Amino acid sequence: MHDENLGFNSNAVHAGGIDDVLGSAVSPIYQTSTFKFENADHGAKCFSGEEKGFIYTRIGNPTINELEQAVAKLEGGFGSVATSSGMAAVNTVYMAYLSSGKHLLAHNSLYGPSRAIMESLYPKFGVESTFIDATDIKAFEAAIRPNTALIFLETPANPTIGITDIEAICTIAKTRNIPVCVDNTFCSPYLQRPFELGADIVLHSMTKFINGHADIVAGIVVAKTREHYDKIRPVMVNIGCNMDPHQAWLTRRGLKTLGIRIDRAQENAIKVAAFLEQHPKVDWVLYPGLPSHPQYELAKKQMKGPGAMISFGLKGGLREGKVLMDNVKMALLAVSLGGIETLIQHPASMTHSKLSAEAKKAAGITDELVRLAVGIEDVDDIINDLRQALDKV
Ligand code: LCS
Repeated sequence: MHDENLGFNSNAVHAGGIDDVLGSAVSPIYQTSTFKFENADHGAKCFSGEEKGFIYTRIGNPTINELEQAVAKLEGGFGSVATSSGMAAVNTVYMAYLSSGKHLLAHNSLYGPSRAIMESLYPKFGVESTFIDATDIKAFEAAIRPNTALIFLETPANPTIGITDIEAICTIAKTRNIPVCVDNTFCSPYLQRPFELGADIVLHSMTKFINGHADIVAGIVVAKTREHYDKIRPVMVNIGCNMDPHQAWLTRRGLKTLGIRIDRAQENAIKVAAFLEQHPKVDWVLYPGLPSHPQYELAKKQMKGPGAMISFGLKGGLREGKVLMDNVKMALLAVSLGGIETLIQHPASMTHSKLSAEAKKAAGITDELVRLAVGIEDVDDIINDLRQALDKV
């Protein structure tokens, strides 16, 4: 079932469904590496594109296609390309748009490896990059070079919860014909739709909110137009960073409850952020739903809600943060985010540890920053857990 008039949650449940001949309510998993042809001519026509047909799972598979169609529908894009992980999605975009002599422009704070590989791996292939504060739109514009071939944004950013004005940057990029990719992992299409703000490519670590159950690693790149789709798809196919059908089936299942999971986690996060902000041992809290967030108004403009990610610092600093992390009982001391369970971690020594001290400083990833991914548990239990751990600080 595929209906233009359905709402977000209806599409999350139904979009991209396979018409299974046996009428099963849930699509089967096509756990196969290859597909047989009717005859030699049919095989040749599948390869030439004259006939539609599945060939080989790295190139395409009905279970993976169902997920790709559903996410493209929810983002409002032409099509999407599922990948083995979020980092595979990031690399697929980098490789599709960058080559020797080209330049990537991004803002300072990104998921650690998305920046670290640009500084450690891609220079080997002659790719240049600049990471700069994107809250100053004029300075960002001035950093565009004649060879800038891709602008890469992540908003809210991991782990600083910095917000970038997608529409303002896309307007600048359009005048120079530079494609803009937005890593929409922290929001999912439920809270933010970058194509409506002018972006050309959207990507996700589906390990996070889209799957939402902390049981797989997965990624996806969504293209706004056929032109972008045709640039991206062959890169994934030829690198071979495809999804596995079982991974796709689990992700499609998780996607069905995306809206209600985010509603609940966000409702919890709003209360947790308010609790932290008034706590005497907490120095500062960064959460887009708090008026104290420096980009509170922008967040309200481009996001449907503030989401479930909070960063904060304790008075004193890292030593105090460690006591907190070592004493939570229900929350897991673990990296990742966007799952049903509350997770707490320390970016400077964990997710962003591969960044240079200089890059961390520029991005605002201070030693005292603790990141909280709020889950869907009972909010009183989350707050009580944090309260008893804060009492030990
Ligand atoms: N983009 C963002 C914004 C992310 O947060 C992550 C992972 C990725 C891309 C990469 O996705 P993956 O390959 O892991 O599916 N973020 C993580 C984090 O904050 N903790 O652990 C992983």
